[in-house]
Amino acid sequence: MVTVDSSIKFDRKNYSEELLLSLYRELIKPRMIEEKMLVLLRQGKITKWFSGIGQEASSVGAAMALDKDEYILPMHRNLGTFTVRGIPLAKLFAQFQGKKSGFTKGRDRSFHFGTQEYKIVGMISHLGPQMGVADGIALGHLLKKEKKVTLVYSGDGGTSEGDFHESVNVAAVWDLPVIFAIENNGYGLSTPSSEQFRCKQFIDKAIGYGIEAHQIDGNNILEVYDTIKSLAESIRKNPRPILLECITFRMRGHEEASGTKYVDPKLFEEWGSKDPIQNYENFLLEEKILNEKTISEYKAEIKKEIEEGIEIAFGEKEIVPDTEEEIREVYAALPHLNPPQRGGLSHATLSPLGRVGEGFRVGKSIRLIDAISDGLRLAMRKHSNLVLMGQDIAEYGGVFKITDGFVKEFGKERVRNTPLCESAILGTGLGLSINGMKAMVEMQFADFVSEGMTQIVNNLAKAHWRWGQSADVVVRMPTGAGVAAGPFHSQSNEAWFFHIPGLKIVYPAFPADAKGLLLSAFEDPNPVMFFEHKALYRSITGNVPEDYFTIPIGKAKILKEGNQVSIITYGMSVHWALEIIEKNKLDSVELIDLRSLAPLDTETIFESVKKTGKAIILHEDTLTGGIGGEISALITENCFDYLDAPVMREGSLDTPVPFTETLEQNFLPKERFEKKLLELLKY
Ligand SMILES: Cc1ncc(C[n+]2csc(CCOP(=O)(O)OP(=O)(O)O)c2C)c(N)n1
Repeated sequence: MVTVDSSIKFDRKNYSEELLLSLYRELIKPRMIEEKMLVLLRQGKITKWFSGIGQEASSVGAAMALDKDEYILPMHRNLGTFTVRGIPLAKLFAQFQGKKSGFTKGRDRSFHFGTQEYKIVGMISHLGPQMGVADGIALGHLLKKEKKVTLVYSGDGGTSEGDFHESVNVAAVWDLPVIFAIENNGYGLSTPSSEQFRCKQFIDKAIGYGIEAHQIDGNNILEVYDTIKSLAESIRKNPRPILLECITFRMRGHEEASGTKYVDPKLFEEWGSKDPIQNYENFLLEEKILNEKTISEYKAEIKKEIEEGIEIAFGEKEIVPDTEEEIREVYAALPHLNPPQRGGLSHATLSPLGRVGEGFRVGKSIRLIDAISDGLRLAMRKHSNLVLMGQDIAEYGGVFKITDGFVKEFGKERVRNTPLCESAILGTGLGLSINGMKAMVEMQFADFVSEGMTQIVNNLAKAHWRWGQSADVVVRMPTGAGVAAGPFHSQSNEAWFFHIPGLKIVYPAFPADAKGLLLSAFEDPNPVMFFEHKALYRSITGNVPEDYFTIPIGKAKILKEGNQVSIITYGMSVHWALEIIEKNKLDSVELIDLRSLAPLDTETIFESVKKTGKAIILHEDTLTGGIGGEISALITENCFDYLDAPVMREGSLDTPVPFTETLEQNFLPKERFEKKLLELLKY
């Protein structure tokens, strides 16, 4: 453990007495709140507490040093961030107690919330993803030409996560004005720093990223305040990331139930003498800036504020669940539209074009890839706050050339090549959205999204439901097999996301749908996973209106009407079904192209099955746990009385996607589907 000399040195002329006293007052407030919380914990009135006792100076000093309109992204020991920003204690305690008037309406615990009002973006439990979000907020400021700093915290343990590397790296190559404040308290839960990293001192890590680093005594409020104030002034003028190591110590257990047996008692003694409050108080007393009377007055005022806050928060009645509200608030409402819900669709048509059963007679015949490119271009023209990010998407135009020529029209600021940092870039997308921008993230191949799963399923998907923050991010996913690319460039992974509330999933099969749905995705404030089949990019053409138009997300399309059987499918499988229908002259089957998977157009599915009495679902994804299983269950539950045969489904073999053509064709479901469909027709 690094040791620091905690004696307070300062240049009196840099500080007014008022500032010195307000730093003191702000410093004792989180300590007093915590002491009260520990009492309540012992009384069984609260259930869990992560203590920041001993670490208050780094939270308080930073929040005091930054401007009120600069975002701070705190972690689980940064109570001081919230108190300095002036959050009313009743609201803060209501949040801790899971009450309706808390920031998350009882949906998430403790410090896991954000608030635009106080410019605080709280953590998710996964720790590291915070740092990518800070990158996005900072990028937003840069692009809007606002001279502002973003500060994000991590513990020393959290920096072992890949997100630390990715986020610092992105901030470095993009010169983002982010202060990465690392509170090095020597432990990550019970694991000492020596088992987290090998470098001699933490700040050495900055060398590898080519960024500036500073190591400070995190227990010395004046050193924290001074350092952050001057760094912030500097990086507002000359944007760049800074790694700031605040050496400190956690005086209690990781959380109250976990104890401190693993810590050498000598360390408590040593750090006890470096207590940030006691030291600063002694210093102010010696300097005759503070006296016992003022201390008592401050403490009495804060005590009163705490008692009043507790009374209000504890007095608030327990939440009576409103299921409709719980489901509705998973998604941000569409502008001028009612929010759609999973499973039960209520969605107005955004445009008269592309309604169920309606084809496009206008426009020019273009390929799927051109339609996507066209849609992206129109979205960029319409939304001046939209930023495109992806690997090789700038001058190179992306591996599929969808953004070819975009840099010329929109510039490199809005069409950004990214390092290979999927997680940080998805977090950046959320950060941009928090800062009033829109983002598109192109996965070079859908397979690589596994590198960014936490950001998508835990951060983007849950943000609105947790604290009302929309994640205005479109993730483009070049997907699918049939291109002899093997198990890591061919997967269909839409089902990974289908299970996650908060995401929308779109999967067009035709050029016009691709353009209209993509433009809808950019109008939609929710995170949209946009799947594009690589093998359809250049093989499918169709008439596409040249102007701006949208097709509503969540509306299926009946491609062919019939009364004998309903084929329910999407993506590449739509084309297989069409081919099989033509080959076997199956005039009386009904073919539904889902186009969107979430929300799912159950209305169209059920209406069709009630008419035909038979249903078969086809998808390119592997069978087990695929979307077909869910649709089959929905049909059985809702249309049982109308069924004349079991609901059937076909998908790819339950193996990884093979490379060699014969194996790949054997893997894909086309032939098996044809057989099954013909059997079902005879049933
Ligand atoms: C991805 C992930 N892995 C594990 C955990 C469990 N966990 C929560 S906090 C923590 C230790 C974090 O240590 P550090 O970042 O140093 O912060 P400190 O608690 O010391 O302030 C661990 C292991 C988690 N929340 N997220």
